[in-house]
Amino acid sequence: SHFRSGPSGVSTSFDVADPDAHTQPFVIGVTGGTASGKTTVCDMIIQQLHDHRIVLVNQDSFYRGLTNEEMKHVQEYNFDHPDAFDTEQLLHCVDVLKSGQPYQIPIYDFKTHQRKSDAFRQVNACDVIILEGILVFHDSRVRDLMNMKIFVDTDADVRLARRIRRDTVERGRDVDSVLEQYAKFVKPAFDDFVLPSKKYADVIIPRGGDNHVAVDLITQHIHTKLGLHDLCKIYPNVFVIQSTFQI
Ligand code: UZR
Ligand code: MG
Repeated sequence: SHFRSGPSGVSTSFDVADPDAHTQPFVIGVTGGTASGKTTVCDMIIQQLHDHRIVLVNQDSFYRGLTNEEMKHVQEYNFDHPDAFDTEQLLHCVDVLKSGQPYQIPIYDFKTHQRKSDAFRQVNACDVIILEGILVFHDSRVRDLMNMKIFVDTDADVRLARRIRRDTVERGRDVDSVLEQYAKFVKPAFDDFVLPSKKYADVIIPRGGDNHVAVDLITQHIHTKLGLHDLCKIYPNVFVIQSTFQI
């Protein structure tokens, strides 16, 4: 009875808690239109959470490589449609990482529209997984993996200006082809798929990577969540020590 009346409160809350809670990484989804500052926001979060093991998983890495037939009509190919991504493989990747196993993420080349055949990015077990991409809120199975959903909300003119600069400098395009693709595919897909997914967001960040206050608030929240997970880890030990003491 001594034993029961003593640490029973502790043992009850421990029994109710999910025993696997602390082994599951915290999954953050980050979406928003093209060139909205998603990658910048993720980099800022990663910098601020430097004392945790974080893995960034870009949806871009899961672009399907184009077939020879598709390459012949590459101007007609819609890279902004959900079907352009291998979502099954993305789901498998997160599953593997959540189970504590390493995963080899493909490397996609935006200039050739192909995956590298001889290289991967190996990622290891982690405390936090960030899933970033224009359509990571589109598939409900991917959304359901997320503990926190962030939408980076940046004005369309700012995004287009950035997109032109990035695609001409980094992705080997000329201005005319960027503008043509934007009008034909990028903008319609934003209206049809990206913007409607905003309703699933827990947090909406205006002005993207310029918004340091928002990123501070988000990282504080994640710190708190991970801190609670750590408590779960030590709780059983506290209980054992106390019950031994009581006996
Ligand atoms: P972010 N994209 C390419 O330009 N080329 C490819 O081979 C694959 C993708 C573009 C894609 C989308 N669309 O708008 C953008 N087009 O990459 C998504 N056209 O990347 O989220 O970093 O903007
Ligand atoms: Mg990006």
